[in-house]
Amino acid sequence: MRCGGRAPAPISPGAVREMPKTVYVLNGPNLNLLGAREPDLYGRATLAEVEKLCRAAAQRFGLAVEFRQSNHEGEIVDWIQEARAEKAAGLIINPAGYTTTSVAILDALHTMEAPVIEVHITNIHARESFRRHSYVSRVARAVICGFGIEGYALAMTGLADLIGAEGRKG
Ligand code: CA2
Repeated sequence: MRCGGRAPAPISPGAVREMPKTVYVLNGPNLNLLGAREPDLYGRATLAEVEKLCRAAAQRFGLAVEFRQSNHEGEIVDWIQEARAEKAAGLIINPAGYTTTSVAILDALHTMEAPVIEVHITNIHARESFRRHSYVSRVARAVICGFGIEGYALAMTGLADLIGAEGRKG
């Protein structure tokens, strides 16, 4: 028997709010310098502006964003493991200088079930030949390069489509 008070109101299906899906956006070494150095190559936008761009793109699809940058390989590996443990809906990564060297990042990405999108601000195929080989591309569902920082927004839109997030593409 219930003691006093009223019975709790039944929860209507429409009243149950789902937690937003989260996309991790990870940035590798030296990308903290965006906007401050080499503007001819990487543009004048700062990493904070890239973050804003990602959040605006994600918002159109009701997605939450974890946006990070690190100059340390192990920290990036930890964040990939975190994304997996937290059941992230997807992961966008600009591995920067680790693109061509990091088996550790490749191995971590291998454990992800959610789609991984690789982004580069510049067209890595039009630059020095050593930039063309990417370990990350082996596990990436898609690779975007050469669109400047807009590539991050394109990656978010493509990812939203892949994971079936509802929203506006335009
Ligand atoms: O084009 C990209 O996004 C790169 O991932 C950028 C990396 C480079 O090693 C890759 O080959 C292509 C370099 C990131 C360095 O970022 C800086 C930003 C401003 C000033 C200096 C470096």
